[in-house]
Order: sequence, then structure tokens, then C-alpha cells
Amino acid sequence: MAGEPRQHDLLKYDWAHVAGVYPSDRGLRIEGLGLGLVPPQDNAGSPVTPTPPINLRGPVVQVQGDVLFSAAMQLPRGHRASLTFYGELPLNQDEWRQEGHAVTLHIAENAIIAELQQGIGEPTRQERKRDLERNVSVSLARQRGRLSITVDGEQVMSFDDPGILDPGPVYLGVDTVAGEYFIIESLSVESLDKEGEVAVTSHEMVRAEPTATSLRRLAENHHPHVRIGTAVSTIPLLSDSEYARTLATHFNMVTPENAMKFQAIHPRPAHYAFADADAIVDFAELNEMAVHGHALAWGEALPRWVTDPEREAQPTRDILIEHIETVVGRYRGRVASWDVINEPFEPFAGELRTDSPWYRAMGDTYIAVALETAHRADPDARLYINDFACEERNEKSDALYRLARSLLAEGVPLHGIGFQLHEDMRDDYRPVNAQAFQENVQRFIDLGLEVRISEMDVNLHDDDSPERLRAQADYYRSMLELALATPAFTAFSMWGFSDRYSSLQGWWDADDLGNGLIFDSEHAPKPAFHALQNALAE
Ligand code: 9MR
Repeated sequence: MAGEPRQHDLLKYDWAHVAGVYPSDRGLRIEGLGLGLVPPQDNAGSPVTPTPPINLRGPVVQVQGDVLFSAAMQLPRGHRASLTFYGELPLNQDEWRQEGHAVTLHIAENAIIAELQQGIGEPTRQERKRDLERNVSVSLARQRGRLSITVDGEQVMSFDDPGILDPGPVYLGVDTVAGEYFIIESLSVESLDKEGEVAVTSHEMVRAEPTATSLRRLAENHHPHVRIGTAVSTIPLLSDSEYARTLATHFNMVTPENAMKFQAIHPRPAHYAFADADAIVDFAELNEMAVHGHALAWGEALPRWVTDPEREAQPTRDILIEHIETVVGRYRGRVASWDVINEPFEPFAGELRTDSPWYRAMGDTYIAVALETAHRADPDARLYINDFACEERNEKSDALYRLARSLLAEGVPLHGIGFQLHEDMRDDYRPVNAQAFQENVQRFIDLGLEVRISEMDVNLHDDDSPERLRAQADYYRSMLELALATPAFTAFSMWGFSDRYSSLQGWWDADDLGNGLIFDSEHAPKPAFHALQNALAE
């Protein structure tokens, strides 16, 4: 392009929306937050999977041919730095991470490490010992199929590019070890071949107009008491425009699938990481959607600094109160409702879970404390208890009912119950039916509570024959019809909408795809989508 500079300054794009990154006149200050996924049923022995910040709202480099990235950095003594170039972004699945394709440069005082991640599996690493000054310049080039890395102008390693910097978009990530920081003084990209080109685009949030027959519009016109909701995941929201467009077209409520969970939003004692949650809230406002926050007091998705039994610094009660005040306070007026208490009961029994730090420190009083704190932080937000396997009358729903009744009797601010509706469709299993759900839900409504379907999905366990897709569609429809017919239902919300990104897709086991949502993995509407559309149109 005539007149276009060959070298693009990547710091002039938005870096303010990246967790742990603070832009200033000197460049970017990067603080390590230690973001990561703690394994389920945490045992302190197994490692946390890092989820380092990625700049999804800033520059996207469109690589066309051979290319050179250059950075100048300042490392305080003993501190480390890392820069990641993603040819394909990772996804956070159910408590595990589907890694993308990326090269990361880890820079320390006395070594530089290049780490290649190629999808699922361990990354490969190459290390060169080298004493570095506090000010260091590093570059990554791709030329004739090889990646080469230079430090202060001298090449320190080179190896074949397995396709990471192939033509297409490249996203950037920056991180360091928790508690350390470094400064990026300059960061640029340029093309290395005459015909080749490198363009830099800036991420722009998708805004989409609902159409007359989109789910949300039909609900807004015919059944305004029920919002059509879905869980959303930040990486696809900001990188897959078709996903974002489908979301804004059909839904008028979003629940952050993971971005507001404790380990994601509050990874270190005095450090919050709001960027991912902010992106979802910003997107929702741009597209006139309500936000349902998830989840404040839960026994899972907790960072180790909270679950560590040796922790002494701050009493657990204070941690919970400060956390809820900060998170609810930040989104006051912008998040309409919250899962304040998430999954308080044992999976299939009527006892409260006793294994969370909240219960261990406070017994069942944590429930009222959490609700009262959330209410003080945003008096207008609607506050929920959210759990699964409570749709029918059973021991667990009886216990939930007694809990709700006693909280209300004590004047605790509880406004509603979320019924998750994670269901399965298999030959040997009958999912909860709408009639049984209706009979059970009425007693909660009679207490004066509002109710919502909060996380519906219908796992097909790899059988996506036309008959099963039809049965899935009928099942979705039966639950939506119940919500539409019952004024106390405030939302019909699903745990995602596209099988391309779903906690039911076991990518590690291609024989058990859940296919549980209403759009398929190409984002095309399934029979279940049409069934919901028809129910809403009537
Ligand atoms: O879909 C979520 C997945 O990506 C997470 O790894 C997992 C643990 O945090 O949580 C999943 O969502 C759960 C939700 O937070 C609570 N109800 C059950 C949901 C599905 O497992």
C-alpha cells in the first residue's frame, strides 16, 4: 500500500483492556497475575494450567508473508517477561484448556526460552543461557518457513515454524510470573519480503441488529417477562465475529461462562483481573443485553490463595465480603442479577456442601453473609441461588426449598432461584420433564421468588441422528413453553449456544461430543433453534 509505513507500532493500539497491563508514557507495564485454571477437586499436587492474558481488544496482526516482530523491554533485576504470538487462540473448556498454536518467548536475566505450543499436548521448549542487561531487545522473525529469535541483535536460536506465523491473524499476549513486572518500551511488526504485506487491524466489537424473527425480538414482542439468555466465553466473543453476531442477534441476556468466577477475576489477594468480564459487560451494553453475573460464593473455580489451608493472612469471611463488595460494586447498575450462591448443595443430596472454604470457615452463615453483602454493594441487583438437580421434587430440591424459605423468613435479600437444567438424552435415561419441573417450581414461586432456567443444555452423547436432534428440539421447547406460561420465570438461559464452544464438547475424546446446544459447530441453527423460535412466535 502506497505511503503505508513498513513498520507498524503495536503500542499505539488498545492495551488498556488486558489483565495486568498498565499503559503509560514509558510504554506498557506488565504485572504478573498468575491467572490459571485450578484442576477440579483440587489437590494441591497437580499443577494449575496457566491462562495468560491475551490482547483481544487491541492490535490483530494480519500476516501475509515473512514477518519480523521486535520488542524493547526493561526487566527489573530478577524479574522475568514473556511475549506470546498466537496463530490460533486457545479456548478454556471445562476446567481444562484447549491450547492454541503459539510461540512464547520467556526472557529471564540469564536465559531465553522459546516455547512452541501446537494444540493439545505439552509444548516443546528450547533454552539458551545468556546474561541479559536490564534493557533488552528481542525479536522474532519468520523467514522461509523458519522462526528465528534474536536478543540484542544477535541470533540465539532458530527452528522450523510448524505453521504458527502462517498467513492469517496473529494475536499478542504478554505476561510475567505472579508478583513480578516488566516494561515494554516498544513493540512493532514489519514485513520481511517485498511482495508480502503485514497489516494491523484494531479489534472492533460486533454490534448486530436483531431481526423480526430472532429469538430475542420474538421474546421482547410476545413474552417480555422472559429474557433469552446464554453463557458466553470471552475468547470467541472477541475473536469469532460470527459467534458474536449470532449472540447479539438472538439473545438479550448473557452470563459470563467463566470470566467472573473467582479464579478468573480475583487471581491474587489484592489483585483483580476485570478485563474479560469487562469485555462481556461492554458487549452486552453495546447490544442492549442484560448481564447475569456468575458466580460469587461457590466452592469451585477458586484460586489456590483462597483454598490453601495454610493461609493465614486474611480471615476467610473478610475475603468473601471484600470479594463480593469489589466485584458487585464494580458492575453496580450494569449487572442486573447475580448467582450469589452457586451450587451450595451436594450433587445429588439434601445436605449443604461442606468442602468449600466459605462453609468451612463460616458454616451455613456464609449464605446470608454473601447475599447481604451483594445487596449492599448493589441494592438494585436481583440475587439468586443457582443449583442443579433441583428441577424435580427430590431430597435436594426439598432442602433448597427449606433453605430459601428460612432465608426469606430471616429477611435475607434473596430474590430468585436458578434451575440449571443440564440434561442428558440417552437410551437409558429420561430427562426431567416440564410437568414435573412445573409442579416443583410452584412452591418456590409461592414464596414470592422469581425463577430462571439458568444453564440449559441437552447432552446427546455423540448421537446426533435426526431423531435425537428432533427429541432435543422438543425437549428444549417444552422447557421454554413452561417459562413462557409462567410469569415468575425471568429468563430462559442456555449454557452456551454454539456446539463449536461448549463445555459438553470433549475435544480430547472425539467419540463423545455432547452437541447439546441450539447451533451446531458451524454456528448453523439446529432443530432446537427452530423449535424455540416457533414457540416464541406463537
Ligand atoms: O462451562 C464451564 C467450564 O468452562 C468451567 O471450566 C467449569 C468450572 O469452572 O464450569 C463450567 O460451568 C459450570 C457452571 O459454572 C456451574 N454449573 C455447571 C456448569 C457446567 O459444568
